[in-house]
Amino acid sequence: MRSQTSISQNATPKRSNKRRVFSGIQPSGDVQLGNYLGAMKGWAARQAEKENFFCIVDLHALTVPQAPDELHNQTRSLAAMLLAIGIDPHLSTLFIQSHVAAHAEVCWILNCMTPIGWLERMTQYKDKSSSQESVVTGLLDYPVLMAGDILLYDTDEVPVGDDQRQHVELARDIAQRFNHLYGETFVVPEPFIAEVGARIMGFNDPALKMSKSYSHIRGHAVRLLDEPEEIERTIKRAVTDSGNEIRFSNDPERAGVNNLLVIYKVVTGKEATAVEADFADAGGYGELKSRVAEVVIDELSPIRARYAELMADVTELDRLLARGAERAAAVSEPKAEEIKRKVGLVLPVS
Ligand code: AQP
Repeated sequence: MRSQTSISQNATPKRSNKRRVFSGIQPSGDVQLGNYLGAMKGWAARQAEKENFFCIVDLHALTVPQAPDELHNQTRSLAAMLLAIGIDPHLSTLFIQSHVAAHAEVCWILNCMTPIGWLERMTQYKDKSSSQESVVTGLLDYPVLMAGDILLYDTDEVPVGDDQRQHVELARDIAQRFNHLYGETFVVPEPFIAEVGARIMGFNDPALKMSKSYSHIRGHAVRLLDEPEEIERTIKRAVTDSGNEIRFSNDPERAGVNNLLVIYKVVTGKEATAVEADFADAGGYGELKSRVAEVVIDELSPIRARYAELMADVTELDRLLARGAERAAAVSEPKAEEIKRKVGLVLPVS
């Protein structure tokens, strides 16, 4: 039997009759519980049913200031984390965005046909730019790079958290515009967003999405590498309300308790009624928090252990990423050539 941490990639994949999935994650900080429950856990769970490309989008991470050493370390660490949560290189192609030149090249071509107004109305751009004195061009352009990532692979489905829904919609708009201008070229991708867990909220402020960028703020997030005591402390400190009813709710006043129940539901895989039944005899929010902390700790402990094993052999990790990049390039480079040809660029004679 293959060990769970075995990390070899197969030869170049052929397009199978499975639906093709592409998704990415930025090495922009410590991976937090929202990234895991809203996206990564589902990637791993469904990978056998799909043909998968999972990308560490390091070029996207550059759209906000990053210390070079940290970006470098976080990129490799994120690769180990994706394997540790269960991404299987025999079922999925795992690679680093900047290792496949077609991503940046195609972004430029798509930039030249994307109206700037489409980008200015993106809510993530508005949120991230509002706190900055000087906004870099890359931050505005982030969704075009993402559209290129997705479209290069003739992707059918893009599994993401709710915050990325608008960007996937934009990728669809860009695909349709290109197809209209230059003839059928791109598959128009569908977002795949979980019904529950697609927007995990911060423990310190249940009105704010949990984010890697805020994970340094005390009490905001559980990070996947946090020790059990730290996880327990963070969840026990979670903001709730002055009531005592432990039920799912859309009431913004009860968002803290709802968030804890959502986390419990996604981690345990139970139905909503079973979740509420589990807490029918709970003494109050203190007990809710303890039990949520318990299931989160149980979920993350084996991931932390596998991560440590994988990080002990970075040479093997780098080899795996190199093979992933080769497989990704085998699919995306012919597509990039098709795009260049369609817009009228002269291809070099080989
Ligand atoms: N709070 C969340 N709940 C559910 N899903 C989430 N995702 C992010 N936060 C939550 C999903 O995680 C995947 C990877 O995210 P990303 O690295 O592409 O960037 P992001 O969406 O901007 O996530 P962060 O954590 O907020 O990163 P920073 O702070 O660097 O911007 C995506 O599918 C995302 O939807």
